[in-house]
Amino acid sequence: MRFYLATTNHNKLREFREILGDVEPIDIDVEENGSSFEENALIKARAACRLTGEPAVADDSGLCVDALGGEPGIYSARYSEVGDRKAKILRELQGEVKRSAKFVSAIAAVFPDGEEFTARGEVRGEITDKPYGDNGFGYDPIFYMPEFGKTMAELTPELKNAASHRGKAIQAMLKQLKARGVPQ
Ligand code: ITT
Repeated sequence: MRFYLATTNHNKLREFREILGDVEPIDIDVEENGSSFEENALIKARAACRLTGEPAVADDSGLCVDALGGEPGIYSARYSEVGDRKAKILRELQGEVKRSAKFVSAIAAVFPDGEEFTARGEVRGEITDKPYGDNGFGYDPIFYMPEFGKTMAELTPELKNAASHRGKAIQAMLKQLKARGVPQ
């Protein structure tokens, strides 16, 4: 089935398309004032469904750094100015030995009949000492994945999609759609 994806982030859109194929972006202006990834994903997907009258999905995602008490978390897109976000994390972690972190993606699916659900994907890794790699986007260059011996920005798009928080959340969403008998 074809979905509207409520996002202004073209990298997210690209990754959804690489995995799902036919996804139509919709630019919605809505305040993400929820207190969890799931709440913010629902806010975006509900707004898109209301606007289009069609099924809509949205992803809310971010990086949670253990030594920073889970920050930036749901504030990952607003953590610092564009261009300084990775550097800010590296500054905050200077001299810190505990470098564990996770990427989280929550996807909400909302249907015109009022049905809605969320699906979550997570992946654990380590924050590097400096950025490595040019693929991906956002915090990918500072997120080291021990199972690959590489940062997420050093993975091919295929590998990132197979292993990432977003890839896992999309697979979990597809499973729920199938269980609900929604044609795919
Ligand atoms: P929309 O809300 O319009 O979809 P956004 O970029 O504002 O786009 P979020 O509010 O979900 O999206 O913020 C997620 C931020 O977390 C994103 O801007 C990146 O900085 C970071 N992020 C999420 N997924 C990531 C990934 O796969 N790789 C690297 N950074 C990621």
